[in-house]
Amino acid sequence: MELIIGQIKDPEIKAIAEKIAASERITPREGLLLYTKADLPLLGILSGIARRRHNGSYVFFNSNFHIEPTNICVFNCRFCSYHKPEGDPDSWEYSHDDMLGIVRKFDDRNVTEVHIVGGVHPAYDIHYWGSLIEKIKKHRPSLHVKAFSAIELDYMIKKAGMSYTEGLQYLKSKGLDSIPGGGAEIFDEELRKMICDDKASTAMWLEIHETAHRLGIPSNATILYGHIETYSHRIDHMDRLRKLQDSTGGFNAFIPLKYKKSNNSMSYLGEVSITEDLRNYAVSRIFLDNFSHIKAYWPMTGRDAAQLSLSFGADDLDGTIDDTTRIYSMAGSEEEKPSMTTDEICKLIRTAGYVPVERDSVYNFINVFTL
Ligand code: V47
Repeated sequence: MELIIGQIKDPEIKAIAEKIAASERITPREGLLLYTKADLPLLGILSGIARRRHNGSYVFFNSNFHIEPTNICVFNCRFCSYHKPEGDPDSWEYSHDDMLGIVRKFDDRNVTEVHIVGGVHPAYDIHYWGSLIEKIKKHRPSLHVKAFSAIELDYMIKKAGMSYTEGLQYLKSKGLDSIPGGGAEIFDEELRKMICDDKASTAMWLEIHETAHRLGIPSNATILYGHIETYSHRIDHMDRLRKLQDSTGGFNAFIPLKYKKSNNSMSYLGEVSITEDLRNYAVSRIFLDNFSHIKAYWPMTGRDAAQLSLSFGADDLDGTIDDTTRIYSMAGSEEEKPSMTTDEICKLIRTAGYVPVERDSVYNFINVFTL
């Protein structure tokens, strides 16, 4: 490492590299400098140091499937390729029986997690969703239920006239195990107004996750990047997450989500390049020193990019999915019917030079696939 640091010409980047090598936290200003001045090969090396400190050579995945209860949504986020108003011919809405049917399809499979997210349907409050979780748990008690973005939670809890604490406690009592990271988008209030004006605010998103953590419900965090934000906005977003994580320790993973341009009203922006994705994974890994895991969500990135991201700080590939999500194929992902077998995911990890580990939803090891 000393040899590499010795070759860095820029004194500011050199000082940051020294801090990373010494396991010191970098400041927001230093994070910004990494985005703007560090070259990609150096970011690969520096993020590699950080990822090894957290996770050695392990790359994690789980055996999971999704349920997307509805694409009917009261909100109209400009980046969303998925939502439809009620009555639209392309809308769908599953009943509890439909959704239990999806769960039953996996009865003879070794899945450990169901991930439930969808549009914010105007008709249903927290009792409808609590009862769904209860039925799923009754059918398969060991299945981890990771469900509802903070946006869905804010709506269903307020509709029932509850506080966040009451709502989350109620859902926990029905079997909610953790919360996915969606709905964070970009925390800067001005930008958030421009891309998703009418939904839960940054303050609400952070309060819901903080409340969940205090109740012992872990969660993930995301960022939607590659649209109208600047590097400063990305650092501001991660800084708010880093502060919350310092206080609660309740986040499992950070998931950078690249804006995909198909079928939404920001298509004119296009998409950022893969080098930008790698730069973003690397800076996230380095900046978020209190997050154990950085997830490359392969149904969104595609398999090749996800594999490459493992050398830029990512250590988690989400799961096998089994063709149960449409959000990203509708937004233009090359993975039209995302599904990977355990063998395929292990091969992808191994050929990148890492050791595959099947994990549960809170990162306990289930199986280490040593050769
Ligand atoms: O909040 C929507 C994003 C998110 C687009 O916690 C888009 O394990 C890019 O949060 N281009 C929902 N992104 C998905 C999500 C998620 C995914 C995987 C794992 C986890 C987890 C969480 O998808 C939304 C939004 O940021 N999104 N439309 C689009 N066109």
